[in-house]
Parts: sequence; C-alpha cells; structure tokens
Amino acid sequence: MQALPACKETQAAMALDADTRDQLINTVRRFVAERLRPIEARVAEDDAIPEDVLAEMRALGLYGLSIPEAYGGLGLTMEDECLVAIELGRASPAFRSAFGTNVGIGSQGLVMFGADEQKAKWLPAIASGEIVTSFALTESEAGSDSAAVQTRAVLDGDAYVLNGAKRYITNANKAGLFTVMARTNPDIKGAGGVSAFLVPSRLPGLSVGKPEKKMGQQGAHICDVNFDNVRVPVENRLGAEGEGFKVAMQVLDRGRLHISAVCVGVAERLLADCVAYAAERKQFGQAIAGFQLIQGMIADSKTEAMAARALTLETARKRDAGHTVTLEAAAAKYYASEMVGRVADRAVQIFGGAGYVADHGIERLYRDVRIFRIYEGTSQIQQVVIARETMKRGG
Ligand code: COS
Repeated sequence: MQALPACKETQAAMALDADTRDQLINTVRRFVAERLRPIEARVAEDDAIPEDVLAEMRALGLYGLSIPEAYGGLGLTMEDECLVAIELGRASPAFRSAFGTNVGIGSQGLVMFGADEQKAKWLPAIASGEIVTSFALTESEAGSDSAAVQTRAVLDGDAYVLNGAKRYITNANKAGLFTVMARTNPDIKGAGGVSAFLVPSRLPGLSVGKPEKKMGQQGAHICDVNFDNVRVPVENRLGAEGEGFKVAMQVLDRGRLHISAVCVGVAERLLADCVAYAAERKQFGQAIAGFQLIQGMIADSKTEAMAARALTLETARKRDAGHTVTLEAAAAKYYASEMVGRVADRAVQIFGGAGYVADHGIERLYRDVRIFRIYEGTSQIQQVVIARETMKRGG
C-alpha cells in the first residue's frame, strides 16, 4: 500500500485539498479493511500486533500523522487527523494504540513546547515510527488529580535527577522516549511545582514493569515506569520550570479530541455490524431488522454517533482556526466515550447470545471501549472541566 499523502504546508498545518483528503481516507479505509480487520481476533488472542503489520503502519506514515512535515510527518490538521482516527476506529482500538502515543500524548508536548534543537533531535524518528513515545503523567497517587505528581526532579549540575514511579503508561514497554512530568519544586504542592522532561528510555536507572493484564484492548500495553536516580540532561527539560502541568493539560486537550474521533469510528463500525447482522438474523419468520424495537436501538445508536461526529469535527475545526478548545474537547470526549459505551451495549443486545460469545467480536469491542471513559481524563473529570469553563464563560 502506498504511503499516505502529506500536507503541503511545512510550518502550520494546512487542511488537505478534497482530492488528497479522499485519497488519504481511502488508503486508511482499505488498510483497516484488508489488513487489520481480518487479524483482530488473533491480535487479541496473542496480545500482540504482528511485526509486519507494525512495519506497514510505519511505511504508511501513521506514526507521523500529527508531526509537522518539516520533521518528516504528514502534518495533518486536527480535523484531518480526526477523520483518519475515525477510519482507524473501525478496527480494534489496540491497533491505533500502537502509534497513538506518537501521534498524540507522546509527541505533542514536544511539538507544542519543544525548542528547535529538541524537535530536530527527536521528531523525525517519532514521525517515522523508528522510536515509540509515551506520556508519563499518572502515578499511584496522581490519577485524576494529576497536579499531585510526586516523582521528583532535582537539579544537580548539568542534569536533573529523577526519582519516582509512573503507573499505567501506554506503550511504556516499547517506548524509546518518555515525556515525564516531575516535581521540580517541592515547596509548591500543586500544578506550579511540576516540570516536563524528555527522557530517553535507555538512561541508566529507568526501568519498565511488566504489561498489566487488562479488561480489553489486548495487543496494546500499559506498564509502570520507575526512575531510580535517572540523570536527565538539563537541555531535555520541555518548556520552563513549573510549566509541566500546563504542557500536560494542553497535550490532553488535543488528545481528548483524537480519542473522541476514535470513539466515533468504533461506534460507526458497531452500527454497520449491527445493521448487517439484523438483516441476516431471522426470528419469528423474518429478519430482526424488521422489528421496531430493534430499529429503535439502531436509531438511537445512529443519532448519537452522528452527534458525536459533528461535535468532534466542529471542535477540531475550531482548534485548527486557533481557538482554545478546552471546554469543547472535554465535551466531545465526555459525550463520544459515553456514547460508544451505549452503542456497544446495544450491539450486544442486538446480537443477543451471539453478542455475548467471542465469535463475532462484539463482546471484545464492548470490553475495548470501556477504557475510553477513563483514560485521558475520566468522564467525571470532563464534567468538572466543562462545568468550570462554562461558569468562566458565564453560561
Ligand atoms: N490548558 C492550559 N492551562 C491549563 C489547562 C488547560 N487545559 N487546565 C488547567 N490549566 C492551568 C490553569 O490555568 C492553572 O494555571 P494558573 O495556576 O496559572 O492559574 C493551572 O493549570 C492549574 O489548573 P487547575 O487549578 O485547574 O488545576 P487542578 O489541580 O484543579 O486540576 C483538572 C484540573 C482536574 C482538570 C486536571 O488535573 C485534569 O485534567 N485531571 C485529569 C488528568 C488526566 O486526564 N489524566 C489522565 C492521565 S493521562 S492518559
């Protein structure tokens, strides 16, 4: 399959023209249908994506969707990235996770806040997929309360010495580079005492735990990351001291939008599976698609998927136009992740017994989508963000 077409602009991302966008979407759609869908069950069973498929993802340019073209990526706008993420959502979400950190939370701190030398050093290898990146914010006592990070970074000559532990870090077992949030000022208890660092995984003292056993998304991995006197060169600090929390929040604003798009893609795929099954499955002498109670479930899922798609893409366009979308991205993530949970639940119901057994993959997706309501901010955190921002705006 041919590599994906790049955005023509080198600095700020510029929307693709209609033909190039169609070509991009069609290439991803074919890759999903021909290469990913057929091996979903095997990936879940093996808890691993085959190396040749990862190589194809790299060759297609999927690791570099969001990296500026000047650094070897495709430099997509947020809207185009969301359209691609919707297509990718039509295959098991574990596939997207393989390059999802390079596209989102693992690279965007560097893209948004990195110095030119930092970008030049790391972004080309991130865009090509030569290295995998991870975002190390969460700790055992800092989940939703992410300003409470306890990992310490103490300046010692030309390096910061990192000590602490991060938890549930996506792709940590494959990562070559971590964006780590650590406390540089212990006198400031909250957000202001946190700084961000680019930490290569090869540094002495950094170790990664075993992948956790999870409810779903087998083939995607999360692990603990431990820092035991890891000396991180001063030039690896991302942004100024004390800016780390804001780096993390802005990375997450963007990441939440990408996750919303993936939720839309999974919901659309589940709908297509439901419609096909309902047309073929006969009960009481006719296809169950003819029953209005089944139609009611299809109608609810379709309406909600359409609403989530519209909110996600409208927010992406707003971000591309330079607006802050903290509220809108939280609303999109909240709505889309809850929506796909309901759609997956109805899909199990429409498939009936066949939805509960593994053969049709519906129960697998039902489990896979559960995490969307938790990571990159729980639904309850999204509610907090939405309410705060709404009150700031006076309604
Ligand atoms: N963009 C830019 N700056 C932001 C921001 C955003 N989206 N959100 C907060 N900030 C800034 C605030 O403006 C504030 O700056 P000042 O001190 O200069 O005023 C600072 O960051 C602290 O913000 P706030 O007081 O809102 O922090 P809280 O501790 O109350 O935390 C929540 C805010 C709960 C919203 C935040 O901790 C959060 O999003 N938690 C969930 C984290 C998450 O998604 N974890 C998933 C793990 S990563 S997969």
